[in-house]
Amino acid sequence: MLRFLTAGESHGRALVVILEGLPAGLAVDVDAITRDLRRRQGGYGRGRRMAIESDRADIVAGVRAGETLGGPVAMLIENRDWPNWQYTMRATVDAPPDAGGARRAPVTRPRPGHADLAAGAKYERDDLRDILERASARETAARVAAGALARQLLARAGVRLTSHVFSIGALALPDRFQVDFTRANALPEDAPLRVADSALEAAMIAEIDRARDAGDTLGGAFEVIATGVPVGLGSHVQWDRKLDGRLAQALMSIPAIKAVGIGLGPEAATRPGSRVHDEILPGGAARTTGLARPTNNAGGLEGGVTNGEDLRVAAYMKPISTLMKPLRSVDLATMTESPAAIERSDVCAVPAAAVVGEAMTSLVLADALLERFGGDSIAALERSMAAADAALRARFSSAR
Ligand code: EPS
Repeated sequence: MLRFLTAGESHGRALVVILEGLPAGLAVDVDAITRDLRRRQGGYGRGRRMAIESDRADIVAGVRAGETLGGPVAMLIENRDWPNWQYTMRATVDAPPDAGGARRAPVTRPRPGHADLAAGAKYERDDLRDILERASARETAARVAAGALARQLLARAGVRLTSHVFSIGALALPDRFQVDFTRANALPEDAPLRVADSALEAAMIAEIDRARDAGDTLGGAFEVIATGVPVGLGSHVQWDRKLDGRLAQALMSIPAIKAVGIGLGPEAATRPGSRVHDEILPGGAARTTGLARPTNNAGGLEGGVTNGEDLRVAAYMKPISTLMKPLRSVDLATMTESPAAIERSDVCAVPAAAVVGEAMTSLVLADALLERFGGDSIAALERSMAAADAALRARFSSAR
């Protein structure tokens, strides 16, 4: 229903995203897109590139007088670093006479953990820059712009999303379930790591500093929480319609994400069923089925279908693969052992990945929302949602 494609290299002229499937008549808040782009650029542990960029999405199609038209929305995010890379990243065979930037040597020493080696072999590129430019997490800025529009659609349906970071390296919140939507959403946008415990956050910052001093990098984990999610998004009937599977794919596609957990996640495998499954009791929130769930270990999803509880999806990020104290590698130009290439990079980008996680979750939820309720226009979507809500209330308000 809702699909998007991105284009762009990390040091090319711009990133481009086309998002198709938004209903007509959605009021577009451009400042909210910019806010999400700025949030993605933040977080303690990012490198010098973020001082150069100041991301802003320019809407070039699909929106007229502040409202979507129902056609594809195209957005462009310029790379401010481009003038420094014009010579290296030019599209033409010959460089324009005034092309700016250094004359850079080809990248031939693949970084362990990066796409450099495997994709270089697959695409038969001798200069690994041809790989790393597209594999770079810079591309996620385009996803965040698309996700910001999906989030605006979700807001019309009463769905709100937030996130929090719950681990950096070996340091973790003892119980991330203590952090509910309200608490995560109240974390200041400019908090260094957006961790719900300031003493722990200070210790994590010290860990990041230690990693930087050692020429190393650190990973961590974050959780996206969505509230107000309607009952019945996704489906149990076919493998590719299960919403947990769709969320896992979307989140795993974020660079460096190595695992995704729904609700309790991997911990569910360690407990007996009686301490995993959320009991069902009469007399709950009227917004949902009207039944109460005293716990939410399922993270809002049962059988691949949303159950009306808050959606909780965690994602686990490996440390960034560019190390200032490089690991051993091979120079593919000479086929001799040589330290991996050093590219300017970040020490830790978990808080930024959390913002990307919100964007990807928004895109999956908005897709599932449109699938369930349809809607070529916002008005049609709202009519359909109101009818579904009335049917749900009627069914669960009394015995049959
Ligand atoms: C990245 C390396 C760094 C990061 C970049 C991702 O960029 P540069 O090589 O220009 O210093 O800052 O992230 C972004 C540019 C971004 O917008 O997130 C990498 O190698 O993946």
